[in-house]
Amino acid sequence: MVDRARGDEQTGGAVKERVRGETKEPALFGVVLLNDDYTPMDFVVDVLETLFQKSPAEAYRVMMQVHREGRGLAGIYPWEVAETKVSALLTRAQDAGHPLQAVIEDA
Ligand code: TYC
Repeated sequence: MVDRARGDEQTGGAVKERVRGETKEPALFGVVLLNDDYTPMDFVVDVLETLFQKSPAEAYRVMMQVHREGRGLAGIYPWEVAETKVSALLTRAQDAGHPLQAVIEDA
């Protein structure tokens, strides 16, 4: 039975303190869109706006970067969020019959 009033006695009064700089940031991952010759530009812009919360201008900029350079960063997220975004993107692309692909990379 834990006696909370004797908490310091149970640990001998020892308390592990965090030293500045010792805390770990959660790992972050980039969702990177890949170019292809078939997915319509408008579809990519729509995905960037609705799934990655880009403004219309930023969505167009990222889409054109992917179109011209082969790849472009859609967003940076914790692992599970990145996975969920890619999964939703692939489902939407497949449902629409487009070959759009994305990969997750260390940020
Ligand atoms: N290259 C495609 C086209 O000319 C457009 C496109 C942009 C496709 C970005 C995929 O991730 C992509 N229709």
